[in-house]
Amino acid sequence: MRIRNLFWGLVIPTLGFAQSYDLPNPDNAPAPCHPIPHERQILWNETEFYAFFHYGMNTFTGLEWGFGNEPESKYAPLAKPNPEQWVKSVKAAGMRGGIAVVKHHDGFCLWPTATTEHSIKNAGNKNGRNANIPKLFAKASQKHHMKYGFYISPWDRNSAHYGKDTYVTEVFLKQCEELAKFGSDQFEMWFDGARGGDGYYGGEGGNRDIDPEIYYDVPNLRARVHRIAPNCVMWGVGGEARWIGNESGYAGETDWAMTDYLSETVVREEGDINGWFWNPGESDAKATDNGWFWHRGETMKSAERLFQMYLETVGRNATLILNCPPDEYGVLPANTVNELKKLGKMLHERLAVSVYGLDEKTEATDYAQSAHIEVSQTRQGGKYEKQNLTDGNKDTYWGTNDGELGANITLTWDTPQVVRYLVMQEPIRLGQRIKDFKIEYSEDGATWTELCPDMQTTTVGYKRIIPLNGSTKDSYDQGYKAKKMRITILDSRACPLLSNLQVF
Ligand code: FUL
Repeated sequence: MRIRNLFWGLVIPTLGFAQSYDLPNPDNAPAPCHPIPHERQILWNETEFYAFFHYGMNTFTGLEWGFGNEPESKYAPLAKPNPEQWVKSVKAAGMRGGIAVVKHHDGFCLWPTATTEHSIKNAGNKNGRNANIPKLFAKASQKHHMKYGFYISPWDRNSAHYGKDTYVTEVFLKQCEELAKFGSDQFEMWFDGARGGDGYYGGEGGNRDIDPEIYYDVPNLRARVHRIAPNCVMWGVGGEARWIGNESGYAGETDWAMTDYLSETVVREEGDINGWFWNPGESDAKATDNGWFWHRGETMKSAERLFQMYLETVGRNATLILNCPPDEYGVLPANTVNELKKLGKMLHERLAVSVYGLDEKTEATDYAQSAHIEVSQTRQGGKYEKQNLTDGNKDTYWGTNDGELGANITLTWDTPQVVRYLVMQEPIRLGQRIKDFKIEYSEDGATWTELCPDMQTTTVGYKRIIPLNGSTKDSYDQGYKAKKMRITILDSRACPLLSNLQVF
């Protein structure tokens, strides 16, 4: 008897265990292809295009990297700084948010922090003393439905504590917490990689350097900021999004959102197909021609050049943070505002980016909406139909069955359309999957020509925008007259899925 009990005692739990593998999956939902992003990284990715505002002590000294010994009185804006004007101007360019630099390497804080006297508390005039920049910037962003966040330089050339343990606990973490309190809805905190060299260091001077991977107590930093601002991605030192590896506004044509490790050795522009860590790229670039800070006589890049940057960053599975420096009056100068407006118009008229103030009449036509679409296969389960490609809903997607790593999608128009751009998106909640594809078109509906054969049509990720003539520089040309277009997915890490397909 006892032996029989022992037998069932062993068999019954084993059966239960075996059953737990057989999880019900009535919708035949595809398994995620790891690694996958955290929800806050998805929200961050959806911001796509946002501004960088380098403004502070350097705006008044003409420097790019202040030494840390600048007298507070040097910070004396010629009018009360107006972050609402910054926010409105970049919204007109089709941006969805911005990051304000509120402490650069010189250590001067643009809010009345409790951690140091080196702040606007002691600014040279009332305009400076009365404008708490992070507070005004957060308020203006919320008012205009723009995302926002702050750049806080970990390297502090003013602080006597820098390089010692007390800096992290008494200065840096506290400053991050003070900033997090300016709004729980922040989308990113920017922690620069610059970290050492000479400086004022409270009058002690000398050279100081640290190892960022251990010095900043990153797990603690992340936990403390996320407690206050749960959707705030910690860029750079924080390890939740990576630097794209250049400051010229381009990502690799192949761009994986994964890397192997946080350190300097990562393949920055391209990511790593075998990376075990979700670490998507962000590209920081200047809209102006000189430094990150505004300098007298500052000139702007043309809207056409900025459009190219957009294609090479947002269009390559990265985000674009475009620097627009406010001047001594604390506003974006007129030449910046005008060029940004032109850029917004281009994005709207070429790629149907919704831009505040521009109406639907001038928006680019998405020809995928009027195409007859055929797909080589549709995943079983009733939820992955081709309609999901064009329904405007990022949470629905088309896909193939497990084990099927290739597919093709053919679009046919009753009358040929002139096309210039193809936009594709993967539902990245399930990982980045597609690794090779090609695009063809046919004018007569019978003979096919491959488009942009010299471009790496490899990764898609959160978003890929392909200029069909293969040139990001002169993408808006006479276009191709297409009766048909065919996208062939040649290879994928797991069954390919697409949540969005647009043709302009
Ligand atoms: C760099 C900094 O050293 C520059 O001054 C600037 O802030 C840029 C965005 O990042 O590493």
